[in-house]
Amino acid sequence: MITLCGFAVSNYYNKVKLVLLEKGVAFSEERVMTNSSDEAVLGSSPLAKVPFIRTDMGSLCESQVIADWLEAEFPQPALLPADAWGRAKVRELVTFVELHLELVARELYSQAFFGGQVDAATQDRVKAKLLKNIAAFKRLAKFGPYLAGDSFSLADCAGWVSLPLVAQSTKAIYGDDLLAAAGIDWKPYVALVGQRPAALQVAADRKAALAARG
Ligand SMILES: N[C@@H](CCC(=O)N[C@@H](CS)C(=O)NCC(=O)O)C(=O)O
Repeated sequence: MITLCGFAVSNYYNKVKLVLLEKGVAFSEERVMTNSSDEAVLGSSPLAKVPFIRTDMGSLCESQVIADWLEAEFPQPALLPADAWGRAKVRELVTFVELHLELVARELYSQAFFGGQVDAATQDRVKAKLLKNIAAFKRLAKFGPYLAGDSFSLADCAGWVSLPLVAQSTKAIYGDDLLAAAGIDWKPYVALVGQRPAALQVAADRKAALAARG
C-alpha cells in the first residue's frame, strides 16, 4: 500500500496524487506539512519537502522521481509514450514547467499568496528570468491539446498543477499574467485537464483543504 504524504494545497503533492488517481493505484493520504523537524519525516524527505511516499519497500521523495517510479511500477494506463524519444520529450516539458517556470515563480509566492513581501530587486530578477523562460517554454509546449501533443501525459500532471501558479503569482506581483502576456493560452488547457475525473477529485480536495484553512 502506498501512503502519499503532504497536503492537498501543495502543487507537487497534487501532481503525484493526480498520477495515482489517473492510474487507479490504491493509496492513502497522510497530512504532513513543510518545515518538519520530525525525524520520521526527515528520514523520508531529508529536505522536509512534500510530497513523499511511504511504501512497503521504503520511502521516496521528489515528485518527478515518484511519478517516474509509479509509471514504471504501474504502466497502465500509460502516462508516457511507448518510445524512448517520446518519453524524453515529455520529461523535457516537465523540466521546463517545474525547473524553469514554477521554481522561478516560487520566489514570488510569499507576497503573491501569503501576505509577505518580496523586495523589488528580487521581483525584477525573477521577471527577467521568467520572461526568458516562458518564451522558451512556448517554443516547446504543444498544447495539442496536451502539453506534449495529443495524449495526456506526465507533462500535464506537472502543467495542470503549476502553470496556474505561475500565471497567478505574476499577475499578483506585476499586474500582468506573464504566461498569457507571452501568448500562452493556459486557461482552456487547465480547464480541459480539469474535466478529468482524477483532476476533479484533486481540485475538490484542494478546495476543501483551503476552506478548512479558513
Ligand atoms: N522538487 C520538489 C519540490 C517540492 C516542493 O517544493 N514542495 C513544497 C510544497 S508545494 C515544499 O515542500 N516546500 C517547502 C520547502 O521547500 O522547504 C518535488 O518535485 O517534490
